[in-house]
Amino acid sequence: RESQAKKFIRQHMDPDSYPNIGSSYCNQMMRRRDMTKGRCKPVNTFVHEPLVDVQAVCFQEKVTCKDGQSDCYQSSSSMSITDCRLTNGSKYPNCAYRTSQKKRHIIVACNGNPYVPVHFDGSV
Ligand code: UM3
Repeated sequence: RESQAKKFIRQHMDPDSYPNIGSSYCNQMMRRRDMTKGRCKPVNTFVHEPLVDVQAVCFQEKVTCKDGQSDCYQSSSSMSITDCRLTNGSKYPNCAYRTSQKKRHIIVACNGNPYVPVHFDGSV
């Protein structure tokens, strides 16, 4: 079965598309990365930075995760990201997303050995 680390990469890493991101980016990528199977995943962020730079966030500033319990880490640099948000009228299996490009500090949860990102908590 897919590891948590591989799942993070599938769901959240896209180092190569930037800056060529159009309005249909999320509609295509959410489907291509298998987040529209069984249901439309409501919110998902793609990070357009090298994997090593995103993995390094696990050793940057420790912050509290949204769940209030686990340890999360906030990137010291702002990163190029794209937020995908399901549109209001969208009905499965036709998952329609709004694509928003941003430069933000990302917050990830890390786990395992090697200690790598396993969950995207948000951006600030
Ligand atoms: N999520 C993002 N970006 C945000 C906020 C939430 O991708 O700015 C995703 C991450 C979680 C999911 O999935 O929403 C529920 O919080 P994940 O744990 O598989 O990364």
